[in-house]
Amino acid sequence: YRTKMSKLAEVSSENDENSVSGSQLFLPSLDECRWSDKSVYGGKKKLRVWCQLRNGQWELGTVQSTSEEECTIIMNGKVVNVHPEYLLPANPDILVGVNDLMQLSYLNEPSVLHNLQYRYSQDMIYTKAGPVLVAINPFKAVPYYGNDYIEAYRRKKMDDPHVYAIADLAIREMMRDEVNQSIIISGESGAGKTETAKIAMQYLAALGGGSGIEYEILQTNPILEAFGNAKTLRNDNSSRFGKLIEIQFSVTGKISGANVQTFLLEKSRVVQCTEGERSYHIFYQLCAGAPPALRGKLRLKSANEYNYLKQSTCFEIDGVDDAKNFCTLMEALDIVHVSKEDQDNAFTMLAAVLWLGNISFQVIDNENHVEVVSDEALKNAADLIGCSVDNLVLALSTRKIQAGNDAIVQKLKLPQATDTRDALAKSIYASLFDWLVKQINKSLEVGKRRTGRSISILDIYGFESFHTNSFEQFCINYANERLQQHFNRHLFKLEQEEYIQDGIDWTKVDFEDNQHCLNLFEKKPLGLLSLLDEESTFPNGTDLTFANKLKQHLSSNACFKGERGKAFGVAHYAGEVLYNTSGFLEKNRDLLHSDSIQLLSSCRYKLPQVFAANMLNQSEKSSGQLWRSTGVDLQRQSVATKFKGQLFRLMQRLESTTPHFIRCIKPNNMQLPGIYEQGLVLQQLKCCGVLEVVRISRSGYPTRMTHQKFARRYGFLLLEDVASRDPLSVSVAILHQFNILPDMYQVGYTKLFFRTGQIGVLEDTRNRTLHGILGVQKCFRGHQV
Ligand code: AD9
Ligand code: MG
Repeated sequence: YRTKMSKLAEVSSENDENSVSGSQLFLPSLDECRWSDKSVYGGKKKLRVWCQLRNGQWELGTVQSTSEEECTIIMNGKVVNVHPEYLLPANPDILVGVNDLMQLSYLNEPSVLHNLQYRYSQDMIYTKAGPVLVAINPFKAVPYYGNDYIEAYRRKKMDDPHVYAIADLAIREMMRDEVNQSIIISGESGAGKTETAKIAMQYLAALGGGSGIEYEILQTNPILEAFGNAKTLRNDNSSRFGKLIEIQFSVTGKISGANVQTFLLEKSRVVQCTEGERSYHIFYQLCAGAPPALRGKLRLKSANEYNYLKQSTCFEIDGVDDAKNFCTLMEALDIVHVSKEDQDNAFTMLAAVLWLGNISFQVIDNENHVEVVSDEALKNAADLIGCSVDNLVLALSTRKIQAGNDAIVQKLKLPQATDTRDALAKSIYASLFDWLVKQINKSLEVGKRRTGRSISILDIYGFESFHTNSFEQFCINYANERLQQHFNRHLFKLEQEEYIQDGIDWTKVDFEDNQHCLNLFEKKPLGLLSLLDEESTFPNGTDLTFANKLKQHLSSNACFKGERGKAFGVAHYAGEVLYNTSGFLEKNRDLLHSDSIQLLSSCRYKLPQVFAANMLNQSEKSSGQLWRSTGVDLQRQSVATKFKGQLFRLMQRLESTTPHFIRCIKPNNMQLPGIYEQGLVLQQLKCCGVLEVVRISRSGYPTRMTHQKFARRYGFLLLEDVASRDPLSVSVAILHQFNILPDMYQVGYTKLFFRTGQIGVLEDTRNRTLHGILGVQKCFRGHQV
């Protein structure tokens, strides 16, 4: 990059007022610089080109004259001279705004960016990139949703790229192939994944609806968002967990049930919150919207009186009515059959968490040992979780230690006591979340599962790279590496392997493989995850010893970068991220003292008991890496190991589906409509592999079908009698009859391969013919009557 920078094009000023000063131009080369291809561009006047300005923006220009060394172009009415090596060809006018990037003649970055930008300016937020749908967040209501649009896509009256079109394709492929489908949505925080997932669900519900269960499925959204979403600096409604919802269909294509799986809820938000952000929506909804009787029972105050919530001065979100949303939530809970009693129990736990946060400690000696302050908060918290004040005091300020056969009671110091309190609050909240998901699943459950007729929608946190990156980003980015590999495998690797296996003419295209980075995370015993677990089991391990250990063992790995102090860098597929190891060990251990669990299990109420039972159960079931740290701390699987297991199972599930990918793009960081920042968009397009996909798809054959299937599906369209012929020759006859150009397909040993769009032509003919036949039959029956 630097060498390219140093080759800054000499821009000679034409000495007229039209010229641009040389300092405004810098022209790094990009991958697809074809200027040197003289047969195409050389010496052509009036050719449209992209020229990059010093600020990184691209400007359209028109070539006036060219030579080996210099190219004179007109840009914005000004004449400039630029080194031709650094210009990129622009697409002809006629291609501006095409709805599939694959149709562009030139696929260089400015052309792709401009095409998307042009569409975005016309509110066309969806664009195809070969098989992938690119969705750019409009940050305003766009009029493309609802019944009329659903109907239009269902009847194929509309073929503009849309989430509906992807959902429609998933349904059709599921019914046709009897293979489970998945819609995998990715993108940065605030890019629109959750909204997109809801739009896809809306379409599936409309097409597969009838039994009423679709309505229940849609109602899971407000519930999960209330408990799992929060305002962050990046998104007012940021999901703090990953979600896979599997919607199951019957033989006739009707929705029969669903199942929700969640990943790694950000627990820390319950007890700490950055300025300008909020904790989970549900807390504010409860405080603002609980009806008087409930308020009294839970001894609720307003949000700004709770310590956990008032760490940030942000209590309200523009345009959001928390009280109203609480009503919506209660209705949704009714619809998914969470009983009023259970709802009350859940709200009680929320209030208990809030009151726990208000419990304070008083230092009683010069060793920093504490006593719990006996006040309203202590009493309310104890009442709400259903234990005695004394037991709560013991659990928060002392710890039982096993010394041989004797149990010794130790007083806690201030930081330990606060940690214990916060750990209890976090685990109550996380348990509540899991419990809720379980209730939802019970309500949506169907008897028989895995029928080959399901569509799973994955809405998982996108790649994150902040100023300071902690354990959460570490896990999130690891998940994204896995997903990226799945994406790569499907779109590049498997695709090309299939061409080669089936013996068609094909020149291999290289793609960026991220296996090295995954190895860095997963290798045993010397990978990031193993080393983290190892250090977490050492009672004396600290965030610094962990960082040093990584440096000691991983420095030779090309994806790893040792840094000074408590830090290390990872070269992710989407860019390098610097992690700060502060808090890594503690978050990975996620210890909850057995005293706290005992406290919960001895509570009068149902939910704390359920939570405690689950925690104990989990620790018994966990295998592999166990925690045997300080005696009474609960032994269980580390957070990272558990997450890795979840991810592996997720990947296995996804591998057995036909995937459909949606890449969400955030056009600006301000969450504002109408602003399209090229640099930001470009970086996301690169991160999620969109540019690569277009490149490979255009040169490949994304649609394929076995000879048998093809012959069976379209054979009846043939004018000649083919009953006795083999599938291959029937297939070839079909291709000929419909004049499919030889460039547009390849015949493999077992399959036919088509360029994008080709199969659509055949499908249309097939549908028209079928409707014709059905129409005739109807007519005929009419006569008989
Ligand atoms: V995060 O990783 O959970 O922080 P998401 O899920 O990618 O993030 P989300 O779907 O929550 O982003 O979208 C952010 C906001 O963008 C929404 O709250 C809407 O205000 C806005 N948005 C997103 N998609 C659309 C859309 N299709 N139409 C209108 C949209 N607004
Ligand atoms: Mg989201």
